[in-house]
Amino acid sequence: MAEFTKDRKTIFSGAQPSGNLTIGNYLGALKNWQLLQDDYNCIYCVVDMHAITVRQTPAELRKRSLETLAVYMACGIDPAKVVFFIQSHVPGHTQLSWVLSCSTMFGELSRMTQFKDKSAKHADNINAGLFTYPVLMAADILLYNADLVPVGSDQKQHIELARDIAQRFNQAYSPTFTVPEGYISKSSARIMSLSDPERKMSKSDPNPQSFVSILDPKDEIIKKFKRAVTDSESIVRLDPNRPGISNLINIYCAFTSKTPEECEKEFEGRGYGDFKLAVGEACADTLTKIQDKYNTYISDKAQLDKILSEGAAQANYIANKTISKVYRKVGFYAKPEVK
Ligand code: ATP
Ligand code: LTN
Repeated sequence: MAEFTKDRKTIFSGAQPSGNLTIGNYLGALKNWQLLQDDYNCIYCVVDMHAITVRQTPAELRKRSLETLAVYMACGIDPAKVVFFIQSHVPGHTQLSWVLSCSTMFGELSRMTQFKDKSAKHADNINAGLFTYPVLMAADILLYNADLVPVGSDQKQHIELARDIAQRFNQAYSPTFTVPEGYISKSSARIMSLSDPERKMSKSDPNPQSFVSILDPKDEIIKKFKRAVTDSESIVRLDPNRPGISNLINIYCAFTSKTPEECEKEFEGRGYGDFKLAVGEACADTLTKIQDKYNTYISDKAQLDKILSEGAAQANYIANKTISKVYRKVGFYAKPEVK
């Protein structure tokens, strides 16, 4: 069980169990979660309540929530160091979300690009939850007074909003929340789709060729990179006008810890075929190690349940303290304890 100390800053982050986690999730978020676990009090959540803003199959959502935890652990995030839990196990998230929604403007939510993108993708289900999604995300973060939030760059706008909400609440009701900061790594902050390199790689993309899942088998990984959309040139060089090859260079560098210059030199005079195979192999090298660990963790449900139960208890303890404070500050009459 993770033990938190007062001299460390707090980190909160989460991923939706809306599909199998991809190398975008890994390079943009999970890799940093792992790197930060020794120096911060870390709270990592499976945000199942966020996932239902898009229609899910209930049995799959249930199964994937546990699988997501096993993937977190397989990526080297250690339950002895961090708190893991499932969002719906801590009622404080929705309690705080309601209060914060009364300090969030309709206009602010209307400007969120994720809302616009997802509304376009799911035109038949533009529900209120999709619209207020960023308020629940702000509640996730502010509930634990997180200092730092490691995410991919697609979440930058949501973090900015969480900061604005925190500042607005603090001003209206006296200092209550820590104003959080995003932690976004430079090169892998936005891994792009393999089939359309102008778009972000996303685990819920209906086209499985567009993403590599952390749990994809090696031959599938190699095939996906082979088919990745590039351009008609054959020079391996970072170039903002050639997003396909630039994306593959970023992925290669992230998995091999090489710099783009080293990569360009290594593949000088060699075609895209050679390079794509090398990217696939570098990626598969890391992922097969993760998959071995995943298989061990997922086969021990009792252990995963124990981690979730302890994590929920720890998260609820912190969350309840924040909720009591917030309810008092906004003027809710305290529930009488009459015997
Ligand atoms: P969905 O497809 O269901 O919207 P998603 O794949 O975008 O999901 P989330 O669960 O919403 O993933 O995100 C978990 C974390 O992974 C977030 O910090 C997010 O910024 C990061 N992330 C997601 N996709 C990418 C990507 N392509 N590149 C870098 N980081 C990413
Ligand atoms: N909104 C994020 C997932 C998410 C999250 C959070 C990330 C929900 N709550 C709190 C960091 C902190 C996403 O869509 N990628």
